[in-house]
Amino acid sequence: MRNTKEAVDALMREHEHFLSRTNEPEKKSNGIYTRYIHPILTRDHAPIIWRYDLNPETDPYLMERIGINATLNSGAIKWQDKYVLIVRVEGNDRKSFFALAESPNGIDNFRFRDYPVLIPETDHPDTNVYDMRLTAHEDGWIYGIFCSERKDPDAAPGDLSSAVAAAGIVRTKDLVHWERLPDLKSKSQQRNVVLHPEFVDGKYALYTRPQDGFIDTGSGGGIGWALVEDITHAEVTEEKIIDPRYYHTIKEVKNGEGPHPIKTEKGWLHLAHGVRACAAGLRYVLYLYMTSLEDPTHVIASPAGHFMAPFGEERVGDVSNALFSNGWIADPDGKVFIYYASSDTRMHVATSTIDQLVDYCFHTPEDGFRSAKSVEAICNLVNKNIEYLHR
Ligand code: M1P
Repeated sequence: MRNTKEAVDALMREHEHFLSRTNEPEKKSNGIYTRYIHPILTRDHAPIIWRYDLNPETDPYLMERIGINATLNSGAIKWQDKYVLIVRVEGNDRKSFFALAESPNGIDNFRFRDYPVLIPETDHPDTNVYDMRLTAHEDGWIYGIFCSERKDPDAAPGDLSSAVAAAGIVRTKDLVHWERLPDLKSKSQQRNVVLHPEFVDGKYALYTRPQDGFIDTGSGGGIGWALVEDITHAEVTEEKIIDPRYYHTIKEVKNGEGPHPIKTEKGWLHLAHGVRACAAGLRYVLYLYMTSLEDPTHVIASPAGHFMAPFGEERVGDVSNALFSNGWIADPDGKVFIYYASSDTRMHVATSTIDQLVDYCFHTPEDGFRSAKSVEAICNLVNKNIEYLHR
């Protein structure tokens, strides 16, 4: 295609038409949440001005000069009446970066701002950054904690895959200017680190995910918790596992906190991901749990199994069979927007309410860890229903 004014106008017009597309809820729901028909952000949502050189003298064929591969794991926050996502955007060069996309209603019309988010580097530059969790903390700052990945300095010669994961920390007051703080110091590698929104015992509280290696959590027992005196020099000194992994469950291989928990009257409502292995590779699903308001390290509800798993087209992508979420928004009326990525490729939204999610947490049977216990749970429900139907 030649780069003419008409061609550029058509490109812009078609893109605008695509961005303006409305989204509809799916008709079928399990009563817990509602999925939506279209993904909310795909690589095709990336601005034209990120990808094409519109000047015919320097791009005569109107080719994409910079390719965008995927839009995934996004932090979320309500900001100035808009539903804002800090999206992990991955370029064709395999580097991830952050970009802000916003929507007036949380379910469609998401648009990226003109420029990606500028994250300052430390003296030890990150090779790759991704999966930011946003927390509007009671100290008045909005924090972003993300995974900072660097090549493993101890990798054997020729090993170009081994990496080290650490938690990078930034903060902002306007979602435009970001101050970089030192990375979290920790004995183990860390990914999926999340800042709790309130002080606990006068300290900053972090959900952690200790891991022995870059991929394997190894002796890291699950989702951890650590208190930090000074967020500008954050260090994990003591770490306690609050949501452990278990054999033959959806979180047998790994788990990780999603966005920060939502405070409800009945406790802190958590969204997390669990990982298990199968012949097809790793399977990532989402699950919920709740902790006590008095002691946020104490789990008070732990429904068995997954809350959401890859479904239909969500199953296929760059890393197939994976759902991952690091962002949700609870509106003052109790509506909850759950932002999740499918197969490390595209972003979706599902909606529910705090009441529904809390009800789900307290009334879904817990995992009995054996088939016989699962059968027992079904029989209990059947008995209850038969009794009810014959009243
Ligand atoms: O590929 C699936 C996910 O894998 C990682 O999550 P975890 O650390 O729990 O294994 C992350 O790299 C995440 O970005 C990715 O979506």
